[in-house]
Amino acid sequence: MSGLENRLIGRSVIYYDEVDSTNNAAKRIARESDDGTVVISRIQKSGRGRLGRPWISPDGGIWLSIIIKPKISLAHASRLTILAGITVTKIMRDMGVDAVIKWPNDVLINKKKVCGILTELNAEIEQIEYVIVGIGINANNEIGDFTEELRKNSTTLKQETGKPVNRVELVQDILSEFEQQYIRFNTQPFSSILDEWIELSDTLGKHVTIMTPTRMISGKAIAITENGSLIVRKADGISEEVIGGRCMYEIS
Ligand code: BT5
Repeated sequence: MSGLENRLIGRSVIYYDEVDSTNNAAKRIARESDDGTVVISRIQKSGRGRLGRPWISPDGGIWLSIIIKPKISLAHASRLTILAGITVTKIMRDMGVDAVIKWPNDVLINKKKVCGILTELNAEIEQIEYVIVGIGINANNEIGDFTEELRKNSTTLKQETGKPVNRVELVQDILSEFEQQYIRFNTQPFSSILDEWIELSDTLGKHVTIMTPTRMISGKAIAITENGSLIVRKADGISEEVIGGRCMYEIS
């Protein structure tokens, strides 16, 4: 990508006008691709969230996936979602908007979702072959044709800043910041990255309800672990570790 001086992330960029999902496209080429290859598409026809949920991806947004081949254990893969959340939130704050990370994989502005992250991986017996970090950002796209419920809970950078954003610059900034975060990830204790996550997130201290495919847990979010799990203290005083799920803040 011209103007990008990264040594790793985005040295190779594959651009589509339309694709099913940049995560799918990245998966199709991951094995033979260089570490740090980025796949971007103007439109995604079948953008995906977690657990097969649809991710609406019209023209004007930023839909990209980063292929990385980290030397980390399977248990630490969700740390890359944390890196991506920090990256996007920092860049948005640099643009002057009050972005916050909502555990586990959202970035919100004024309580509305502006970005979602989908991290997927391929591994064989504890050994990670590659990780795909998918980042979707509502930038200049319209959300007028989203369902009413989705419209209520979503926002775009254009809406929040009052003007269209320069998407090429924004993508470059995100890839550069992600590279910095990734270098830090490889050279510093993860606790320093978690400290930054805690600073940028508004989840800790909140009363949350988390739905997982098998259960629902409510309580106060009191900590995040080194693997990105949330520790929730329930009303009975017992704390539970939750790996992932749909997290809602209670209206209380
Ligand atoms: C996510 O899942 O938030 C992860 C989204 C990741 C999207 C990127 S785009 C590039 C790459 N390629 C892909 O195919 N995916 C990644 P989850 O937490 O499960 O949230 C999904 C939910 O967000 C949906 O069920 C909707 O309620 C809502 N949603 C869908 N599209 C949205 C949008 N454009 N903006 C805000 N919310 C949306």
